[in-house]
Amino acid sequence: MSASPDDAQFMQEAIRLGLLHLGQTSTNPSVGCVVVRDGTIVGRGTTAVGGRPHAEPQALAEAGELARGATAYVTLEPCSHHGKTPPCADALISSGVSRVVISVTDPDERVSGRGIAMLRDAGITVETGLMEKEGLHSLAAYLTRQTKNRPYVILKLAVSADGMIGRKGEGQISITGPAARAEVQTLRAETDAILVGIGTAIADDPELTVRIPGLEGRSPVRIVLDPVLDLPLTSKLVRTARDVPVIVVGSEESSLPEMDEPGLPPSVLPDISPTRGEIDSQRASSQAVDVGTSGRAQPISPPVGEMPGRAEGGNSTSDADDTATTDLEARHQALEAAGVEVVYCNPYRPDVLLPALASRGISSLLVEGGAKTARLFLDAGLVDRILLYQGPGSIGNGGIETPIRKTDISSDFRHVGTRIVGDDTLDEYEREV
Ligand code: AOF
Ligand code: ZN
Repeated sequence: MSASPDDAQFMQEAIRLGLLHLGQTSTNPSVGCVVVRDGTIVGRGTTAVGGRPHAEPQALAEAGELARGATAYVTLEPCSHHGKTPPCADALISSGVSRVVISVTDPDERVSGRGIAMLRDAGITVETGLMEKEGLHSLAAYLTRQTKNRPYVILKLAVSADGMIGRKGEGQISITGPAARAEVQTLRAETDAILVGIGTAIADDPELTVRIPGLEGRSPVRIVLDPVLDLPLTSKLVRTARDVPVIVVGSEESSLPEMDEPGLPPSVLPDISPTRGEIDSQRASSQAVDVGTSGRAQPISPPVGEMPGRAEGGNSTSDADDTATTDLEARHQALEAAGVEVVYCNPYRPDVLLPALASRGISSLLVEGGAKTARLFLDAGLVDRILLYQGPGSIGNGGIETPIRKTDISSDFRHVGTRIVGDDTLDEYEREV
């Protein structure tokens, strides 16, 4: 299509509006829409928090009668289905707009081209693909979940000048400054879930919440890969589990023997949104979790990405003695009593875990540490975006080496650019959505 500079400017505004509710629309995309009459924006809309109403009816409502003969710019093809709200294509038609400009077509099989066809059938001029690259970027989480059945995965690493991400035995140390940390907090607020390995959870005792004033309510669900349920009850994660959900992913091989009874529901993880009550009631019926697409639990792949922590000893599954079982059972119960959701899945298989998270409504996942967990997702080819922050200081002796350097990032990733953030630099890499 031949877009005018004005078209691009209005679509840019629609994209900006769409980004406002990233991470807050559940499985729905956060779409942006502007209605323009005689070169002036007369209506603006963003998919509402929670996913409804959609963007278009809100922008049209603001425009009112001014929508007649106007142009609507929308980041995603308007929907054509009768879902929980009537089709946005119908709302556009009855508003009297004469032209609709769309950035990205909708892969949702209920829509997929039908929204555009409805508009054209009603005599509206429709143009698609305007600022598509930016549009795809703004809808990356939704599109990845829709087309790949998994969340969009962002790997964030903070690396020292000498290529380290921490110092052994020292817990959290500052590698980047306040500006970079604030950026990461904002990113958390835009993301559905955040994940760390048990090694990081124990060594750093992170909270993984959003602490920016005004955004405190937007903390993502916190997920810990924790094969044998080592997460300390005294950890910040556990202590705050009643305020912001925590999911501990134990290894299915460490699940309790009586949980392997046949004839129970096929899975626990798959479900929309992590509602602890729901999971709890299922756990009460005692079962092992199977989140594999094949319908069978996956075996643990031995050395690949082995997590630090108690798992290193590897004794609880190999001995399988009564003491270990009782111990596990006690830890499971104690975590649940503290408000943590415990699920069983293969924590070493992101290809199994991610679809399970997607099926419970998680569209974006931020992987924040540590080195082994990062490697696990990179090796599985399941990272979509890498944010490599580099601080000016060196760690020196006892450093934990970064799992990835600028020089060894796979050529599947495009280097988006380098930015200065306070005293640090950020290199951003991205795969095609
Ligand atoms: C739009 N504008 O702002 C959004 C759209 O569950 P429902 O009924 O809300 O439908 C969800 C689907 O609607 C979602 O998969 C996507 O196809 C579309 N989302 N469409 O026209 C919007 N958020
Ligand atoms: Zn709609």
